[in-house]
Amino acid sequence: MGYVRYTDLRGFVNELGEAGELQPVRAQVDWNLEVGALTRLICERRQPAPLFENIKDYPSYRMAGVLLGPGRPLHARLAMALGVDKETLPLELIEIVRQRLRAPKEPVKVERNEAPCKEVILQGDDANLLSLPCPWIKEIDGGRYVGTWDIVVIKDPETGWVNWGTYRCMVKDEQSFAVLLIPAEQHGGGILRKYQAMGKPMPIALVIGADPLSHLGAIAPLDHGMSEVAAAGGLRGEGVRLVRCETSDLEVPADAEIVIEAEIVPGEVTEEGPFGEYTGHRAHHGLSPLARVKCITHRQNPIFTMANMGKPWDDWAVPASILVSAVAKNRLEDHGIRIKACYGHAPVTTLVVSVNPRPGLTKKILSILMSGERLFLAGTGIVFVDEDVDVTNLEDVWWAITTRMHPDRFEVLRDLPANPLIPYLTPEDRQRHVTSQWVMEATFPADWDATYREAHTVVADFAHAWSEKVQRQVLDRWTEYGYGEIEDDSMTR
Ligand SMILES: Cc1cc2nc3c(=O)[nH]c(=O)nc-3n(C[C@H](O)[C@H](O)[C@H](O)COP(=O)(O)O)c2cc1C
Ligand SMILES: [Mn+2]
Repeated sequence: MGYVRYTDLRGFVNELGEAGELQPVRAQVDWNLEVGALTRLICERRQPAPLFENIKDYPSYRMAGVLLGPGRPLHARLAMALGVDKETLPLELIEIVRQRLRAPKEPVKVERNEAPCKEVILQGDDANLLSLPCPWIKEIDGGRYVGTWDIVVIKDPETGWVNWGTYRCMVKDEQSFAVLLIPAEQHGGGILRKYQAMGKPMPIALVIGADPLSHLGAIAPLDHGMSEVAAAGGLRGEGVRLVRCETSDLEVPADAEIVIEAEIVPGEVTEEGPFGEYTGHRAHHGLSPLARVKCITHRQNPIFTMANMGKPWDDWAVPASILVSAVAKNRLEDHGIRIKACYGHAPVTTLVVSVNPRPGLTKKILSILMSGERLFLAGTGIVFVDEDVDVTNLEDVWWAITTRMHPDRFEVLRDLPANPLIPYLTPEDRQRHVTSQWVMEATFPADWDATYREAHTVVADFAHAWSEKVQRQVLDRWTEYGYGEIEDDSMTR
């Protein structure tokens, strides 16, 4: 069977509760700013995910916040979502995700009467977004958001390829919302363009509160044409149960809490944002496509889910640090390149890659990661370090940058697609949709000979500056010297 015991969000929430990773909040909270401020503080203090049981104006709803956000250790709740020990280290999680993504599982279709997400079906005027406790998250945001921890389901009108992506969706009024479809690399924007060229409305389903691995599938940076649905099945070890929408032929996770069926009419755009984003800054994009709601279905007493993006860590950085790293390492492996490790630190997509340098290797890695339609570096840049550097440890990485990177080995790559959410873009960058990225080669050059290395590069730490004999002697006598257990003080855990 699958890797996890839960089948849906509720089952996962129960498991979090049993493990002390969930805080039921019985005090009344306001969807207007209070839930947002509290969940951000919870992220910053790395506290258990909250389950709000008493939301002002919304007595029949519950809300789960920052479910896969930062915990203690950082990836504790993500590890639990994957069905593994919550202490599992990030590099091990990357290996687990890598293997599971290599074994996708097709979804299983079910009928409406087997689908909890159809317990309540609201159409016409009853399909009202304001009947859901959509939070106004940050005071610096432009409005209420219905979609933050969501799955946006759309279908390519030519090939029938179904795409899942997590995109932010802002409430415009009772029956319309704006979707942030970033044009550059994300799949949603590309598919919408096809509908618009055909002059056809695009059906869209906004899924809220699916099981956590379906959400991970939607966040995973898969290539064009690959199925996030099957990837989610791979992550679960069991195909996701899908049911057909009421008003389109899109299919959605049958066990989800809430499904909003809508349509994007060609040419209809609306002001979206601004929104406090994963870069730790507010991001304003401007005009976005407008989706018109046709139907809302949900479970009885549904649990609304929300993310809280912000200065690291957040619900993007925690899962993406594992997913982006896993997909990048798999892609390199597909091209015959084995790296020791790679890791995307918050706010992510800036990868640290550890390699055993040989001439031409980093150029090859760059061309693989930056080829195709998806840039892994769509953010800031990439750091190469030697294999002795722990890519998950920023102190280690900074040590390598400041001692092993000759300033001449800092390179700037120009005219790459710009992610409009990145704060440092110049007004010209934003207009041209292009920007630059950096490459740091924080490794000693492969062509230095042994004598030169011996003279200038031997590491002065416990593991390298003494023979094994002396190390063993000191380790064996550690407690005899009067010292106790050592606490883990790593920044990334
Ligand atoms: C909470 C959250 C919110 C996100 N919001 C957006 C968004 O508004 N627009 C976007 O393009 N990507 C957003 N992302 C990132 C995408 O989900 C991610 O890049 C995914 O791979 C996109 O799917 P796609 O490759 O099929 O387009 C968000 C991710 C998370 C976790
Ligand atoms: Mn995709």
